Amino acid sequence: NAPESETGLSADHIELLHAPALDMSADALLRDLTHYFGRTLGRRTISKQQPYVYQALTYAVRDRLMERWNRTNIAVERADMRRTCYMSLEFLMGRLLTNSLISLDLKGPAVEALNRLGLRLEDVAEREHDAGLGNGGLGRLAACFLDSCATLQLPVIGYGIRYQYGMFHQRIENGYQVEEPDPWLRVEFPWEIERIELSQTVRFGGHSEAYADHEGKQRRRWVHTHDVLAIPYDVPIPGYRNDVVNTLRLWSAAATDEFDLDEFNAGDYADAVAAKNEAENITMVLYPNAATESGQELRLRQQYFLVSASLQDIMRDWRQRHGDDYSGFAEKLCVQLNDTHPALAVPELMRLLMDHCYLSWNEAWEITSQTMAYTNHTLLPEALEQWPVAMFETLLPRLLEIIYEINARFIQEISAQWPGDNARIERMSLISPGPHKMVRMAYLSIVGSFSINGVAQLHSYLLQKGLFQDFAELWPERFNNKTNGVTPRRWLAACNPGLSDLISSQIGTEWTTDLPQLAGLAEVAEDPDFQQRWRNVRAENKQRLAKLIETRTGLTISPAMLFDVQVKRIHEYKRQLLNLLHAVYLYDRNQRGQHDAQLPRAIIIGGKAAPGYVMAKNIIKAINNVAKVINSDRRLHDKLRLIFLPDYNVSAMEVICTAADLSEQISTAGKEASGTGNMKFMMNGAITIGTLDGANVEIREAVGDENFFLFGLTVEQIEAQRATYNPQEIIASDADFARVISLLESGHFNRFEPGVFDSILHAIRDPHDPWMTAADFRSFIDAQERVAKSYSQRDLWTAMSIRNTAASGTFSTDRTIKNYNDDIWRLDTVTPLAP
Ligand code: B1N
Repeated sequence: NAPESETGLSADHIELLHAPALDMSADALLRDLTHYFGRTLGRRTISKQQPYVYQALTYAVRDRLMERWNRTNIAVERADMRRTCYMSLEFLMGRLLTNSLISLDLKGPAVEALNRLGLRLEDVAEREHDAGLGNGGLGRLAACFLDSCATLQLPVIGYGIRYQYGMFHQRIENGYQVEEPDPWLRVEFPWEIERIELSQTVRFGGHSEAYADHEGKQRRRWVHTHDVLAIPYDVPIPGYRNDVVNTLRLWSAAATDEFDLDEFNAGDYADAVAAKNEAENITMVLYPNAATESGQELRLRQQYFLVSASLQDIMRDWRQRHGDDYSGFAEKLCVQLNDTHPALAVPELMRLLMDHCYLSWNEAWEITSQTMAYTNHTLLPEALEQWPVAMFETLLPRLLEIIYEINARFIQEISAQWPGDNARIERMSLISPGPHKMVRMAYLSIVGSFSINGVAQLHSYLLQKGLFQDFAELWPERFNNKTNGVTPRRWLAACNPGLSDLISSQIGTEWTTDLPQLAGLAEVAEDPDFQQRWRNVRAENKQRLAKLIETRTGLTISPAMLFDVQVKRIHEYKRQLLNLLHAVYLYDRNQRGQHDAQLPRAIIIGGKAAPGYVMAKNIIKAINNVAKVINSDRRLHDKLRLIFLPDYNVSAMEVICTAADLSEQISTAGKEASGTGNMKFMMNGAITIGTLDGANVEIREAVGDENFFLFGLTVEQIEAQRATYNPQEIIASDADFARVISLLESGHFNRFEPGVFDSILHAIRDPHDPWMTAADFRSFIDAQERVAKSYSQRDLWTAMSIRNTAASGTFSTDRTIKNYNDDIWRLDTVTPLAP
C-alpha cells in the first residue's frame, strides 16, 4: 500500500492518504484482528473474560472508519461547507462496536471472522464498556442526533467533555441505592484519537482591564488568569452505509506546561507538580443530576471549559480558511446549544470576536446572535440554571462584563417596546434581582439565539405560553418545535435483530433509513401467520430480558407474564410512586383472592436517583421493600412479581425495549418535556400506558387511541385542580386506594425498618404535592385493568403491538434532524471524496 500524497494545503501541510481502500472481507478483518491482538496489544491467548479481542476487532474496524473519516473531512473542507456544531455537556453514547459494524456493513464479516476463532460477536461486543457520558434522555438524544446527522450526510460536529468518570454505576444494598464510580477509561477506549496538536488554552480567574492598542483604541483584556489546557479526543461517527464519518470531539483538561512552577521556589517543586490536579479536576466527573442543577462551581468551570475550548477550535479552523475576515461567519456556522449548559457560548463568542479578533460590539453581536440556536429540554422551574453573579466575578470576570452589556442593551430594547413597564423589565432581565444576584442562563440563551425550540409539540407550546411567554411575545419568530426521536439503527436494527429480520421479510430493508415505511406493517397486523412470527420473536426477546434480570437480581420471571416496564431516571415528576401504588393494589387484591380480572404480570422498574436527591432514593428503597414481600410470597410466584433492575443504562435498554409489552409513561401532565424511552418501546412493539404529556401526545395521535392506554388529568385539568387538590379526600373516598395506603402504613413492607415509607406517604397525602399523584390513581388503575383485558386477548394484543411499530416511523431522529436542518441549520449534504 504505497502512500499517495494529496495536495491542496499550504506547503507545510502534506496530506498523506493511503490507497487503495482496505478490504471489507471476513478474511481481511481476521488478518487485521490477529495482527492487532498479537502485535499491537501483545496478547497470545484468547480469554472470553478479557477485552482484548474486542479491542483488536475495534482497531480493525476503526482503520476502515479512518479512511472514510478523511474522505468526509476533505470533502467538507474543499467545498468550505456550512457546518453545525452540536454543543452538549452530555453525549450518552453507550457501546459503539455493533453500531459501527452495521454502519459499515461489516457485521456479517465480523461474525464470520470471530466464528473462525470460536467466538460469537454478541459475546465479544459485550466486553465493551458503555460510554456513559450523560444522565439520561438529553445525553442520549445528542448521541442519536450524531447518528442521524452522519446518516443524512450532514456536516455536524459534536463538541463535548471527555469525563474520566461517566455516569455512576448503581448497586442495590438492602434495598438502598449505592453509587459506584465508573472509571470507563481505565481500560483504553479504543475508538478515540488524541489530537494534542489541536489543544487550546482556557482561562479562569484573574481580572479584566482596559488598555489602548497600538492605534490608541480602547480595548479590554483578561489578565492574570489561571490557565488550563484543553486536549481534544476525536471519536468517529459513521453514517449508515454512506461512507460519511463525522466527528465527536471531546475535551480533556490538563495542566498547562508552566503550571505555576514560577510561583513556587525549587523547594516546592513537587507541590507545584501536584497542583496540576486542580486543572485536571475540571473533566474528572460527570455531574449526575438529571433535570435539577445544584450550582457547584466546578460545574460552571466545566461549562466554560467546553464552550471556550470548542469556540477557540472553531475560530482556529475559521482563520485557517478565511484569515481574519469574519463577515461570512454566521453563514458558514451554526452552534446548537443542548439546553443552557453551554449557554456561555454567547458571551464567549462575543469575547473572542471583540478581544481577540478586534470586531466592534455591533459586528460581534450580529455574528453571535445569528450563529447560536438554543434547545430547551425542561419546563421544571427548579431545573432552570442560574449562576451567582459572585461566582462569575471571581471565575469569569470578563464574561460577566459582557453579560452585563448584553443585558443593558436588551433592557433598552424592552423599554423601547414597552415604555415604563418596569415589571416586565425585572421579569425579563438576564440578572435576577435580590441580594444574591444570579445570571439567568435560559434568558441569556434566548437573547443570544436566532432560534429557540422545545422538544415535543406540547412542550414547545407550553414554553411559549408559560416559562418564556414574555420572550415569545417579543420575538415570536424565534420560537419553534422539534419533536425528539431515536435512531432506528441502534434502537431497532441493532438491538432487535429478530424483529428487524421479520420486518424486512415483510416490507424490505429500506425502513432502516426511511422509517415511515414501517407503516407497511399495518397491512399484516391481523395476519395470523405474521402475528405468530411476531410473537415468536418477542418471546425470544422476553427470554433474553428474563436472563438479564436473573443475572442481576437472582429473580426468575416467566416470559408468559405481561412485562410491564418503567425504566428512566427516578424523579418525582415521572411518578414511579404511582406505579408502586398499582403494584401494591395488585398485591392487595391477590391477597384477598380477587385475581379474577388479573393476569400474570411482572412489573419491572429501573433507573438511577441523583445521589443528592433524597426523595428519589427513598422511592428506590420503597420499591425494593414492596418487591421483597411480593417476590417471597410463593402463592404469587406466577401471578405477580415486582422487580427493581439495578444499574439501568443504554446497554440494558437495548435488551429491555425489545421485550417490554407495556411501556409506562406516567408523568404528571406538563412535566415531561418529551421522553424518548417512550419511542424506543413503541418502535419495538410495546404498547404505551400514558398521560397526555410530552411526546406521548404525538405517539397516541400516530398510533390511534385504540392502540394506546390513556389515563390521567390533562395539563389544563392539573392546573385547574391544583388549588383545591385534596388527596386525603381522594384516598378516603376510594376503598381500594384507602387499603393501599393503610397497607403501606401498616408496616407490612417494612417490619423491622420503621419510617422507611414515611416521606413517601407524606408526599402522596400532601395537598401541595406538585405531582398530584393521588389525582391520577383511580384513572391509572382503570387503565391498567383495560391493559389486562386486552393482553388476555392474545391476537388483539399482537395486532396492537404490530400497529405500534408500524406507526413509529415519525419518531426517528432522521425526521427530527431533517426538521432541524430545514428550519435552523440549512446545511447541504456532503459526499465523501471517492476512494
Ligand atoms: O431531555 C430529554 C427529554 O426527552 C426529557 O423529557 C427531558 O426530561 C430531558 C439538567 C437535564 N431535560 N433536562 C434534562 C439533564 C441534565 C442536567 O444536568 C437537565 N434532561 C432533560 C431529551 O429532550
